[in-house]
Amino acid sequence: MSAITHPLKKYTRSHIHRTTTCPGCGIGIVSQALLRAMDELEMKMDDFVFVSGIGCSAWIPSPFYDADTLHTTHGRPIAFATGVKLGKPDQNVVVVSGDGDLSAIGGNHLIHAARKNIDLTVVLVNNGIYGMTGGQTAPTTPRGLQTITSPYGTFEHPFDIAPMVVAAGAPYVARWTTYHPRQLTRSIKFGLKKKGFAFIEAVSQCPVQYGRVSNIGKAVAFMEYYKANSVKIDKADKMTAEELQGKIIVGEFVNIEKAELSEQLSKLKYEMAEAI
Ligand SMILES: Cc1ncc(C[n+]2csc(CCOP(=O)(O)OP(=O)(O)O)c2C)c(N)n1
Ligand code: SF4
Ligand SMILES: [Mg+2]
Repeated sequence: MSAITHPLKKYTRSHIHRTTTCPGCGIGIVSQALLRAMDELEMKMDDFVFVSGIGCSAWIPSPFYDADTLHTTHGRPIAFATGVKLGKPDQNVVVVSGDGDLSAIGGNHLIHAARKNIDLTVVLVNNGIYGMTGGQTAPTTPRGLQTITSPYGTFEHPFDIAPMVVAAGAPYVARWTTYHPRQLTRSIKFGLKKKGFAFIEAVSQCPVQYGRVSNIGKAVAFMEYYKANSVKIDKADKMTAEELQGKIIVGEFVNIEKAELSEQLSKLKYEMAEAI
């Protein structure tokens, strides 16, 4: 009897057999959505550069994906990815990292890359906490949650990341949860095909650190929670702020066309070389 091989296994490095993720973590669902999106688009790993920062979510591409991967410093993957895209404009450059990495220490890189509209696909895994470092409060942690750095409950108001990236100027922004793997895959496909800054927020469970301090429960309970509390953006538009309290608005927030940075710079470089 022949062994069954996972259809996405061909995209991972064959000599790496272990993952760093805890059982029940949402990271596996996000990773599959990304690989499935590439698979459905029949894109080749050789045409990709994956860039990540530091955190559990940053382990998604590196060292597992059989492509060029750049595992950078905390908060800086978008800065590295910008350099890669400008140096190699024909490559698909994808950033995968956590809410802390991309919206706390790396927050400025995120909004300015959206403003500049550089052709990157960014998948932000939002588990509402700093998972890898033990469960500290992040800019996404719900107000009132007691974590190891907010033992009296955090008094801070969280970022609503997807609308923030829309406001910064990104032409493609979507948000789904790990309860929505097919929709997440579809949005990542849109993002990969988009010429411009494409941002996909994946709300994802950290049953270990977030699970420890919230009363949601274990991994399956997170799925039920996401199912019960997600509201599609068109429906949310008709609801009041009170009705939306505690809800996760999901769907496509924006999908427009606008001039992209790396293309314009490549054109300028070509024209200047021609003129010499
Ligand atoms: C300059 C710097 N500051 C702080 C850290 C410690 N650190 C590493 S990962 C991380 C937070 C990760 O949180 P997130 O990006 O949400 O990833 P998760 O583990 O939740 O997926 C922190 C604070 C670091 N490595 N470098
Ligand atoms: S600590 Fe949380 S985010 Fe990190 S691998 Fe474990 S469950 Fe996932
Ligand atoms: Mg996190």
